[in-house]
Amino acid sequence: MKSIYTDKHKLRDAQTELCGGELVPPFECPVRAEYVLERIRKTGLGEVLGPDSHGLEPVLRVHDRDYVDFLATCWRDWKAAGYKGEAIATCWPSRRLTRAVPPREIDGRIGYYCLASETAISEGTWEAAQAAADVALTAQRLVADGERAAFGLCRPPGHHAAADMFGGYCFLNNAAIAAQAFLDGGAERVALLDVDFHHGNGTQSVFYQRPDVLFLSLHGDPDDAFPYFLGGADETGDGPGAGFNANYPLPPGADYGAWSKALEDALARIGRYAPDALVVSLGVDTFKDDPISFFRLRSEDFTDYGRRIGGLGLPTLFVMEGGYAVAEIGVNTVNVLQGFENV
Ligand code: FKS
Ligand code: ZN
Repeated sequence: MKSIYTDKHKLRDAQTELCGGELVPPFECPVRAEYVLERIRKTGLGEVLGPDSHGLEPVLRVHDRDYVDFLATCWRDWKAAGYKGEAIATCWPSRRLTRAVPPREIDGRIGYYCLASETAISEGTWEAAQAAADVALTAQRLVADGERAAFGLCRPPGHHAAADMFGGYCFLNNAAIAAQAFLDGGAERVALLDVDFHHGNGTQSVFYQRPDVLFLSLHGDPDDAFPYFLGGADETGDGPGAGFNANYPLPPGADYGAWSKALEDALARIGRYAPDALVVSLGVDTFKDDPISFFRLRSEDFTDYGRRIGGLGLPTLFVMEGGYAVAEIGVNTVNVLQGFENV
């Protein structure tokens, strides 16, 4: 399988993440992508190609114009305000703060567009986020043009980003942008399977009222895990999208037995939906040694579930999301892709 990668991910190099009341070095760091790339090369998974530039048009099919403008100007405005640290939101339109317009001033604007304050915006963040969307779109094009599968080694990740919100290390929703590109290229139905440890709240929200994208997510129960405020099993879609959203929240300590049972149910649903293409939000933070997650998958389990996904026989786009056990991120990610290919 071909992979798409660019060094531009390195432009996302924030120095701070708000964690436990401290500013710590971010879990979502450049070396993650380097280790995945290294493993692709070492295993001979397939060619590694650079992305083409797709511009903002496909991004704006998913994200609001004012949000994109905010991302493009946030760092400049933050510096112009004279702040010394990275851009971190401190105030949100929470319950009963109902004035639903973006304020003028940068602290207000960043809060308006932010869903979680662990994620700092820093120099280069916007450029890296754009490059990640191009990586996903370039891999999507390969699959749309007839490849059985392709891997977009996206960084920063995307599945928490909504039409007008960043957070959870995400800015542009690479998987949602790619799914929309399949539809805009003529696909009638796309399934989007999110196997990252965290619920893909951004992706769910983009497609919640639509029947043309079936969204399915296996994740840590929001009672116990980020993003806390979405991801329940009772969220099944709304309006024309009713019945086209499926969440599988799993409890702390869930092992591959419980996880793969949920996967089998999700795969059966995808089969019945008979999509023209499958997008997989591929996070490997389900690994037993992940520092911020609580599932117990072993490295060989990733191979096994890759094989099961491959069993669907669908044109498939893999998009990189999370995974923070950096020493094993390459093995676990490439195990999924190799498992997929060796059906
Ligand atoms: C650590 C708390 C971390 C935020 C977790 C974000 C997870 C991001 C991800 C993605 F795929 F987007 F990268 N809370 N003190 O793994 O879902
Ligand atoms: Zn995650």
